[in-house]
Amino acid sequence: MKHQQKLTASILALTAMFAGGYSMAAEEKSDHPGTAGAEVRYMGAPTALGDGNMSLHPNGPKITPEEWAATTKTYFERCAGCHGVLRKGATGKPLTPDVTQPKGTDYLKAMIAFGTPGGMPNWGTSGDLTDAQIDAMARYLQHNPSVPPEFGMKEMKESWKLVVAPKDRPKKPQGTFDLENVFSVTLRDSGQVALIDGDTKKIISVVDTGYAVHISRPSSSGRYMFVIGRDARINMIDMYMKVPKTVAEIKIGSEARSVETSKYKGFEDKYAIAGSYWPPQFTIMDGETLEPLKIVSTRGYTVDTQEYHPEPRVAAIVASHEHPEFIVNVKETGKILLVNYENINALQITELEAARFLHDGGWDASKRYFMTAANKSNKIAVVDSKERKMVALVDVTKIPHPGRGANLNTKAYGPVWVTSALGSDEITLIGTDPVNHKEHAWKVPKILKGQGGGSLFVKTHPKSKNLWVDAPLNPDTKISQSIAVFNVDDLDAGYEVLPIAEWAGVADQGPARVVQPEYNKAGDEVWFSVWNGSDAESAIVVVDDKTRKLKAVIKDKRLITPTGKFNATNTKEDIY
Ligand code: DHE
Repeated sequence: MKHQQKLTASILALTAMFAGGYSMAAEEKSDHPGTAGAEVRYMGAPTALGDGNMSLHPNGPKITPEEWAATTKTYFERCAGCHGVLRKGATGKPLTPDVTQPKGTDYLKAMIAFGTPGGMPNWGTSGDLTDAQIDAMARYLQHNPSVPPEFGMKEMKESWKLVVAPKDRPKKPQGTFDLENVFSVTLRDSGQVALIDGDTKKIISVVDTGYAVHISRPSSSGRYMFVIGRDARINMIDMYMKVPKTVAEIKIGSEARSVETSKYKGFEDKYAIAGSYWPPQFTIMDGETLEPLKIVSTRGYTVDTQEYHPEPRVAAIVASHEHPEFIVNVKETGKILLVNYENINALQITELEAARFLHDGGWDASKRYFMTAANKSNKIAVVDSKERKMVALVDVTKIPHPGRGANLNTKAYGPVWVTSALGSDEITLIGTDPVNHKEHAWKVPKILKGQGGGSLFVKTHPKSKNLWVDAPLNPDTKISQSIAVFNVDDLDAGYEVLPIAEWAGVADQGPARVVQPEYNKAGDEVWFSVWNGSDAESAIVVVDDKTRKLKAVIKDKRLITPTGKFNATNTKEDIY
């Protein structure tokens, strides 16, 4: 119930932001310093952090416990993404009492309500926050930050449930579906995943998962599906079961986004790892039971100014194919950790210096180079997982957001990896072959112009000649409800636009954002989520890759707010 309320508040926030103030192209207008409008929308997501302990400052103004609880929630949902849970500043400025008290309540109220020309969003005049909420926020910010509790081994063990022991699980697949072509679909606002048979396009099962569930990653063998919620709950689903269900569950913190499993030869399915936003740490677990084995804090010093950061969140994690290692992005310090799990009682961690603020990323086609966005530095960091070293920091614009990226084999530049961006319409190609196409390696041989900013994901498949680019956070619904597709063999020809939300027939019911293209196992069809409000109808649209024509629309009342979709084979084998 509490979660539901939080979710509703956050959806309202998102909807309000869509409705007000962002009528120009995302890359052109922002009320926030150095922040594209699309990014402000993107960061305003549901949170699983609690209502917060009251930590009054002796010189702070009066605030009631009710105001404290409500304002903490608003702060965590709308402000913490940029200013940090501890208000020490992340991509945004610090908001600790030493900074806020000298400004005083009236000044803070005005700033929050009206914004500033080069400063704060206009939360009041945009209608996002009421006068009472703004008044409470101005007083709240003059007190000490509300610090969520730590979450260590004791708490993890208490939350850990081994629902079905490994010895009691099926020895071979029991289902009638091809488990290599199952899609695990995030049902964000219902806190569930739908497992959909990629062949019949029927829902096999809907599994309860964590709050505002985020991503799925299959184990190396494909047997298990690991799903993580924003509340840091991990569900391990056994795909061998006739109707797949959770066989183990754990919470590894109070706020998280990433989960992965070991893929190196000899270690397949042996370990799982999850990174948390709060507390700032990652946890290595047994790959068959989720028993927590090792917790490592990511608190430490930033890569550039070498200042201590109290809450460096863990962003994307990938499993190396070259060594028994996890590659862990630490957002606020800008460091990439190579965590060698060969002996987890003597963990070896190699710290690579990239750039702030690391977010998402994926492999190049050879699966040797990890390409990852340092989004607010406008750079793509390239890691050589074989030599265990940084290769390059490639400049791109603006706020790159690749998802896992897309690997194209172009005639002119050889193999390239592609990212789109939140704050610009640029789709950037980066050369990834230092042997046969040395002149383009780790350089940008070409930039394509897409429909606009607010893009989150690009996708292709080795068997395809199409590059798909979404823009779900673009304020223009014509753009957010459609997809751009380029011909890889003729990139200069520009893109074709397919009206995906219109094909789904749900565009009149809500925002209907078209998000995250994902291929089936054969690489001959592409699935798109049409992400509507939780009280409206959503859908998944399947497009024939060769003809670019509509192939199927998947609708079901259980498909509530579908966003990410993870095809078992493409995800486990890092095909994109
Ligand atoms: Fe995500 C991946 C964090 C908002 C859909 N998202 C990721 C990853 C991170 C991240 C760190 C990489 C995980 C990995 O590979 O190990 N996402 C965040 C946020 O911090 C942010 C900005 C705000 C928040 O508070 O959560 C955020 N993300 C969103 C959304 O609003 C999206 C669009 C819809 C949703 O479901 O919540 C969304 N994120 C996704 C998806 C992926 C993802 C679909 C995986 C892409 C892939 O192809 O692998």
